[in-house]
Order: sequence, then structure tokens, then C-alpha cells
Amino acid sequence: HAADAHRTDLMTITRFVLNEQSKYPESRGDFTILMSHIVLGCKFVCSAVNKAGLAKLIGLAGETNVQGEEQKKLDVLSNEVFIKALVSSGRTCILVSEEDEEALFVEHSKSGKYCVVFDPLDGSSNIDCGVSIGTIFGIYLIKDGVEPTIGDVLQPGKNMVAAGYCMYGSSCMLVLSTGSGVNGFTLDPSLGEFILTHPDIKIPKKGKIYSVNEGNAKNWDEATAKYVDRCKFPEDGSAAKSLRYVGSMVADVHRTLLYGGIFLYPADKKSPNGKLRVLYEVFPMSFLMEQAGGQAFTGKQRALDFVPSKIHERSPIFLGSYDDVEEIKELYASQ
Ligand code: AHM
Ligand code: MG
Repeated sequence: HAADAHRTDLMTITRFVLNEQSKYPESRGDFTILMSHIVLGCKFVCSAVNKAGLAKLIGLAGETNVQGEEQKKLDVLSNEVFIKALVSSGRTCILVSEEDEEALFVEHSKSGKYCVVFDPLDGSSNIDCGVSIGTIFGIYLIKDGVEPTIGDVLQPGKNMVAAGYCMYGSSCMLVLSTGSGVNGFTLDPSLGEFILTHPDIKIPKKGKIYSVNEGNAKNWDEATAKYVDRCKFPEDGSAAKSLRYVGSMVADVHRTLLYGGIFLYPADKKSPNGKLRVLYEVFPMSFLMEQAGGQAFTGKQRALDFVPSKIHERSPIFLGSYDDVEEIKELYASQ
């Protein structure tokens, strides 16, 4: 039959999450409500990011606007939007944001059983030049009837119940895993809804792309240096890998997920724990990679086994296609 000009049966992200949750008889819709608030935050940030250039043109950014109000920077604005959306969902108890030094404990009257760790607008160096940026989030669940403590978020990534990111790129895409595979949704701006466009994403077993800030090469350890060298000069006669590096983790990981290959932010002599933050950068992306059939490794262990001891802790990370990560694991093992 001819292609329909209008699809009438749309799998929106809310419908999708509702379907997934209905598999659990004990589910009372709390997760669906939480997700719809996260989705709202993403839509808001997407719209703000799209207008960023214009806002500057009409004198809104960095200076006072016509109402005499100071215009907030995009990352600060995004953080406020997510905090307010998450608190008002009534389903969260602890929020950890990259923007805030301390974890936020939600007041009792609005409290729920989920903890959300997030980076509201990642890729700060790309904000002002219109290059893709994103939001990253991870979700933990506390036990029923217990008082939440910081220990509830200082947990290994494998204990997350869901993780995802939203990329503000040439289109706005939300990629989510609730622990049974990875699904991608694209924002249809005319509907204001995220529609399932990339069902059950699986990362290719081996890829042709490596992604790293090579400007740090002089400070790398031997395993990382050797690995990147092999990407360029393969010892088995296979083709060299291509280099792609946006400098926004969401964009670099998104490409890795769809095309395969490896993304690395390794340790170096200046930053022995690398740069990326465990709770809201390394864990959610590692969770998605594993759910898509790839791997995530810290240089010492499976990334999702790592136990963070503080909320803004950093860790080196190597993630991507199964075979590519396997190779770096072998190099570290033989060190
Ligand atoms: P940010 O939180 O200041 O935005 O830093 C995180 C970003 C990641 O998105 C990206 O992978 C990395 O920093 C790039 O770092 P570098 O500029 O050192 O290559
Ligand atoms: Mg960040």
C-alpha cells in the first residue's frame, strides 16, 4: 500500500514508557510521571537552545533585557528548569546536578522514591557556537518507606533503573534505557512530542571510528597511547579508524552508539581521574552502551561496577563497540 501521508498511530515517548511500565504489575505510573517531567525539561531546553542565537541578537543574553531583568546563561537556565520540573513531579527525593555543589533533598510534601542525577546542559565549550550539546540523566530508586540519604546516589551505575540523554543537534533526540534495551525518540516540533524513531538500538560489534581529545596525548599513559596509535596504524593490516571528536559527550556518544567505534576520555598525568563525572556522565552513558550491546570500561574495571564516594567524582572512561572496548581492556590487563 502507498505510504501514508499522515501516520495516525504514533508511538510517543509517554506511550512507550507507559507500555513498558505496564509489564510490572506493581507499577503505579510513578516512573511515567517522572519521565514526562524530564521530557518537559528537554523540550524547554531544546527550544531555548534553538533560540540562543536570536536571544543574543535582540540583546537578551549577558545583559539586561527590556524588562530590566538579567538574562540567564543557558546552562544556568537549563538547570533551573530541570530542578523545577523534577521537584514538581512529586516523584523525586534527591537531585544531583552538575551545576550544583550540593545534592538537593526534596522537601517531604513533594518527595517521591526516585533520585535523579543529571547534567542539564553538557558540552559547555560548544554552547556559544551552535554545535550540538545535550542533557544527560540517570535514575536511581530508593527503598519504600526509608528516609533518603546521600548513600542512595553513591551507588554503582549498575543499580540505576534508567538512564538517557537528550541531544540538541540537527534534530532533537532523546535516547532512553529502562534496563531492557535502548530506544531513540525524535522530537516532532509540529507536535511537540518525542516519537519513537530508533527502536531497539544495537551498537555495531566493531566500529571504524575513534573519538578522543588527542590534544592531551603527551600526558596519556602507555595503554591509551598504544591503543590510539593502533587506531591509526593497525597491526593486523586492517583499515585505520577515522577520528571524529565533537567535544560534546552527548554528540560523541550518540554517534558511537549509532555508527559504532569507541569514545574515550582517559586519565592523563594532569588529571589522573580523567575529566568526566561518574554520576551524570560516565554512568548513564555506560548504562546505555551496555544495554545496546557495547561495553564501558574505566581502565581498571567495568564502569558500572564503580562505586562513587562523592557526587562530583570523576573517572576515566572508554566506551563503545564490544570488540573495540575489548581491545583497550586487553592493553590495560597486559600493563
Ligand atoms: P562540561 O561539563 O564542562 O561541558 O565538560 C564535559 C565535556 C563533555 O561533553 C566532553 O566529552 C568533554 O567535556 C570534552 O572535553 P575536552 O574539551 O577536554 O576535550
Ligand atoms: Mg558536563
